[in-house]
Amino acid sequence: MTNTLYDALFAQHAQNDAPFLTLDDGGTLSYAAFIARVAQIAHTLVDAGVHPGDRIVVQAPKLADTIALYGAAVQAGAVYLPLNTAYTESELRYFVDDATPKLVICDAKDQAAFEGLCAQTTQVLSLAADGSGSLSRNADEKPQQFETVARGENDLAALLYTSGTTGRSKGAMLSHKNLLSNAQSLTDLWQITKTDRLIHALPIFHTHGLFVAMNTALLAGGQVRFMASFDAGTMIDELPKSTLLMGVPTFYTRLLNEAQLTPALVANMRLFVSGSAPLLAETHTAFEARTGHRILERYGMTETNMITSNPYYGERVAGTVGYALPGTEVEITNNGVPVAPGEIGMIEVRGDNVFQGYWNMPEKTAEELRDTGFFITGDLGTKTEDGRITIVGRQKDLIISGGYNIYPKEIEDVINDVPGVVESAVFGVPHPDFGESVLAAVVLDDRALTAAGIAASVEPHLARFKHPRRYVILNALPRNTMGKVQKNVLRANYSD
Ligand code: MCA
Ligand code: AMP
Repeated sequence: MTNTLYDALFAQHAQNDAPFLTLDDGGTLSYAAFIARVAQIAHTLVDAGVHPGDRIVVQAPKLADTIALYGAAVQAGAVYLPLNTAYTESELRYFVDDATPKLVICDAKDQAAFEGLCAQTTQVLSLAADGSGSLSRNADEKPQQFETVARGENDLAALLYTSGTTGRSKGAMLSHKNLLSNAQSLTDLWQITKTDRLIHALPIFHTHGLFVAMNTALLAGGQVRFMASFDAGTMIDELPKSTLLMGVPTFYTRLLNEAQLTPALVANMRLFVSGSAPLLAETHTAFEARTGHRILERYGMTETNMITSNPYYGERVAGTVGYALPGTEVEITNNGVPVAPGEIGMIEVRGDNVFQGYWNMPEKTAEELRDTGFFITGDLGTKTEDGRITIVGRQKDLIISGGYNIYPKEIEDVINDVPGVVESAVFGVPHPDFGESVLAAVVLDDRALTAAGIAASVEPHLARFKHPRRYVILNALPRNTMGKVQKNVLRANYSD
């Protein structure tokens, strides 16, 4: 049986005794042991009634078994749907209703809550750090080999939700080919091999930590230092033993705060990659001054995987995101028509990396994915004569905080539902640690309502990272002559 993604990333390691994951407790899992675990979990999925094409929703801690679950979903031909562990019950309800999963895997502490959310036809199993979750216990009893389910290039491997400017999250359908082609391009370009040791401190429910980092490591057969979450001190301890780091800009600004960050500490390191949010040129320069390493910045999206990268060998230019990846076309357009080099336009992208459309949203898909195969990113940029891309802004209203995307519309909808609120505008202001931070301007018709009162009503509905850090109460929102709220004015007024 052939299974595009499983064969390339997983099957090759069945007899590989090299180390794969090293965990926070020092324990190391070999590739061969990992593949045996993947098979055990694949049996558990099938026993739970999962058929090829069924969605598996996963909101679980960052454990070796969670990565094995990803492999198992691929091996069993299912569609892997990971969710941010910070999401609240009301956010989760939407994903479960929209994706209609056959199986949900959650943190053991959330089992009852998920059972309340899910339809009768959805089974709920759990994972826990001590191995006591029902998924792990079931898997312990299963055979260590599993007959891989056949899947072709265009079959779906994953469904990743990305918030929208309309406030409703959209499930980006990613095929086996989308994921594999991107892993191959990045592994080649960044020269990743089995001699690499990657420091993995990203969450594994987004493209960056799950696909960019894990798929390239699996493809190359490299070792992964699997940190449960980012911790600057642990990273300082790991850098001398490692060769590769993939992070969001906050990782780099935080590392720069550590006095131990010196050229000697990173002497063994080969490559530092940054993405998910703009890396300030000053961070790039400061990091080079402190370590001698020029951070390699790349650019991507959930819908497209990675799109561009600064070169491995050539010039890595601060403030730019480099060139289209091999096999990927990038055009800068005005209403779909390419503009001249140096002119600002919409970044559009086409290639094997580009998704199959939004789950159950054919109209949204048609709006953003052209018949020609070009995907309209919503990011604005320029391209030089030789193809180097710089992102200069976004047409979509989006805040990126510590690498997490926050869509103002989603938060405004929740604030506007609070009795006493007339209207609101959510906007981002510069933040030294997270890059941007969320603020809300609110107009009230109830004088008794306070900022604390609004926060108390809003917070149960939204993940913590989306909470406005400040509510500014105004008599009216600033508007232009067309009546459009001027978020740039709000940003300018409240940036300090
Ligand atoms: C945590 N908090 C945040 C964020 N993270 N607030 C705003 N923005 C954030 N990103 C809040 C917590 O709720 C908490 O609030 C307080 O900050 C401290 O929480 P803690 O857990 O200690 O924070 P941390 O562990 O230091 O996390 C910061 C982090 C993390 C390491 C930057 O957010 C992170 O790992 N970000 C990476 C996100 C990522 O992987 N993005 C890729 C998306 P309080 O104390 O007040 O309760 S994929 C993508 O964008 C595309 C495809 C691409 O190109 O890669
Ligand atoms: P997501 O919706 O999580 O897929 O995030 C994708 C968005 O993150 C892109 O559309 C960009 O706006 C932003 N992004 C990713 N990488 C970079 C980067 N290197 N520089 C600036 N923005 C980035």
